[in-house]
Amino acid sequence: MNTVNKPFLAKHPNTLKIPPLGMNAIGLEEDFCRYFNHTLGWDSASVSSHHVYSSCALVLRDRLVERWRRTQRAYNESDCKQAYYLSLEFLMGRALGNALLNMDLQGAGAEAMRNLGLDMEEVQELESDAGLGNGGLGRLAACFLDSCATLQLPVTGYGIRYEYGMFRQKIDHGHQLEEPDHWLRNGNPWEIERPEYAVRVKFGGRSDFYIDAAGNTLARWVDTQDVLAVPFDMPIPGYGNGTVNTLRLWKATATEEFDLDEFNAGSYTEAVAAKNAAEHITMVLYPNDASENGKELRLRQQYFLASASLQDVLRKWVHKHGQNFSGFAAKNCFQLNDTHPTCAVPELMRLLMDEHGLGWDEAWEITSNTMAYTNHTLLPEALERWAVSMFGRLLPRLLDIIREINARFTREVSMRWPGDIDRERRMSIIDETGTPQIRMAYLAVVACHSVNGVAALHSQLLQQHLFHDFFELWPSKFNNKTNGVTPRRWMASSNPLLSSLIDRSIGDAWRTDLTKLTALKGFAGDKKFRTEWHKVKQSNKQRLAEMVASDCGVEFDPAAMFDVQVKRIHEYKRQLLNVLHVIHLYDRIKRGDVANWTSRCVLIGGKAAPGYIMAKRIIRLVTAVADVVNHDPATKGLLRLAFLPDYRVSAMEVICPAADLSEQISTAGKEASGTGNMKFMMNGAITIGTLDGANIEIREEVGAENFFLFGLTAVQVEAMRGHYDPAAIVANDADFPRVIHLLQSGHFNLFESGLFDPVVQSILNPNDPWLTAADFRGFVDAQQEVAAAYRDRERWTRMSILNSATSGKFSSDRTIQDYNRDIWHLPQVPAHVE
Ligand code: 26Q
Repeated sequence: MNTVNKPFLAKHPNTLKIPPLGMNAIGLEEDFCRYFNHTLGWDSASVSSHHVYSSCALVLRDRLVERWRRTQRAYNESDCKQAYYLSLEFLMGRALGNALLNMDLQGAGAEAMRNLGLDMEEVQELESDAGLGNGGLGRLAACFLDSCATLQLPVTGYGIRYEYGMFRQKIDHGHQLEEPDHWLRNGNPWEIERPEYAVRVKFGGRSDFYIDAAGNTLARWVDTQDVLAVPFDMPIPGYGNGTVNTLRLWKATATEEFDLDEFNAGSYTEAVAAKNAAEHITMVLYPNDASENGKELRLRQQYFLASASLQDVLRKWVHKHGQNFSGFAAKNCFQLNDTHPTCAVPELMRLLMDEHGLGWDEAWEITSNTMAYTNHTLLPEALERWAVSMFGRLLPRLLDIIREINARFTREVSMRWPGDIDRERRMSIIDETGTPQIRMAYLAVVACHSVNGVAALHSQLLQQHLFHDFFELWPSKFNNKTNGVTPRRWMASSNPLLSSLIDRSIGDAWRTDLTKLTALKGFAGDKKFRTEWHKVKQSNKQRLAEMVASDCGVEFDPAAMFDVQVKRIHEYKRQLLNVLHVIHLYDRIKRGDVANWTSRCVLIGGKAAPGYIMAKRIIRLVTAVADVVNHDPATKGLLRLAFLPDYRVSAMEVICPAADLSEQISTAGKEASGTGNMKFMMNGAITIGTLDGANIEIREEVGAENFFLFGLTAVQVEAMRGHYDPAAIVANDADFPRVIHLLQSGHFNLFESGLFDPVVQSILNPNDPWLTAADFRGFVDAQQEVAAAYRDRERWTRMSILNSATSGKFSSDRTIQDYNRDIWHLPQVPAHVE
């Protein structure tokens, strides 16, 4: 602290005492005007809507900052245990509406804007999504932060401040185009840069071993090329409780010396180039939601996050406790969001040994007692592996440590199973069968004291298959934490009409205890309530229809059933099966088989990884089928299909309140959990789904009679391998051959012959891992039941209410309480009152 500050700090020991900011419309309005006029340098030539949005955001941020400081003070003073959620992705979406809701400023904010001749809803639309994630895993991290703050748990998120988030998807002549998402272009009012907490992250160089004065062999990592990690903090408000937690995102910049060395050597351009190279690390989010294996820049990102975050936590520790780490594990806990941040394991070992002088055993005790790992996938192609050669070039000291971890682990295996060489080879962290590779999932399992899956079936499959050997060795490490989503964003904020209907019927406690929704069961039999429930759904459908009209140019009639599948495009998620059903419905219409028809509007949305050719082909198929179906006069009033471009968090906020039918149709055993399924259920959509991921638990909660089940089970899927004959399945079906014929005949691709041949081939391939043909008949029959149920409006509405009523389990508050009870063991710490 410099001397100028000393008398100042003595005078204001904790914070400057200023009166609390106004929490009513007048206070908000005054502050808005001040920001708009002064801070943002408004003049009549430069007035823009983003000044309106920024002013509004800054008004709210100030109110968050007050609470933020009090929360962090409370955590510091109580010296409580803290947890850190390490994730390469945080899919936050918009912050303004969330700040309004969580600080109970929705009414005052709307009034303040109205007084100024503005509309708060329109202002909220000006915010671009913080799209720092691909899909489920990233959005789960965001829901978890919301729940941790709402439960007043001392949890900090650590992530990367990507300059470019998830690409923007455009549809051009039916094809996906990717455009860069420069989300920071107009500045980000929600972040606060903290250059004073910047840390140095090393890359390259080599390990140097030396003997210290006491005769111990020690290691240091030398000749490195360093990068600076600068933290940017975002406030994470809890719901109505004065708590504000932190999401700390790291940006990479060049170190000053690095610049200077080059500069002094007389090469200005090289100095600037070096700066660029450093900043590359946090330039862009990898847009693959199954690992794009082996990319060096991705490993740089992963290590950069792990190292910066651990150094940050250790700095805080040393500041308080000096170099005594004996109490560290009791006060700190790291949750690894998949294997992506698993470099944290060898990095914590390195920091404790090389920088803080601990021995191996003490460092290992701390590392294994503080680290916990969540797995999000069983798909072998999505399991992270790094070539030992590349890893060693980029992170030589970490490779030493991983080899030592593996050597010690292998000894443990050979003691437990003497002579079982095959098992040793199978379980080795380093796979030596081909070019040597590090299996990051095994490293995580070996090092962490907790390993969890994200739904009951998924956790069970982890124990039986992927990690079976490890489960035999350490059964007590393994546990399940079924995913959840935050009811604040996914009901209270996105579905205000339903929320107020629920409030009027059963009170408002459901927002922080979603199991309270069970009280709605009693209303399912109440005709008047059902009418109101139906009216709310119709109004939400009207809003979605407007979005579909403007973004897709397709008319959706809110009287029709809204049948929705939105998620990343992946073969295992089987958007293709959905399209086959639409083609079948179209075929029925063309045959005149329309007695007792239920009118349907099918909406499909999602991004394909830019290099995933088949996923892009499936998007092309959806748009091609949509073109034919929507333009054929025969389908009028019976069937519509639309592909929604640029599916993202803010789009889902309009979609999930308006869906009637939620499509959760993955090949059983492939979707770890799913979380969109939960958002739809809460908002009263009924699921058509397979026995996969959390669908199983959704069906258990709502009851089989309120869920449309079809398809093979995970066990049947596995048993099918080697016996699958899709050609015979097609041939023996009454409708399937006609669907395949429409696809093959060029009906949907008149001017692009052969366009869908690869799609047909994938269906007819006996080695199709996704068994699309196997589930066609079950799916079509289940859809027939859906149609019949929808025609009985009273029955459908009852089912809808019961879905909402039994969705309590799927609040991320419950999930976080489970994590805390079994893994983190954190106290609840209310924010400081000043
Ligand atoms: C890894 C390495 C290199 C590049 C990219 C990646 C990468 C990035 C993101 C790999 C996977 C992901 C995302 C995975 C994901 O979203 N999984 C989903 O997680 C949800 C939350 O648990 C589950 O509900 C879904 O079932 C699961 O698919």
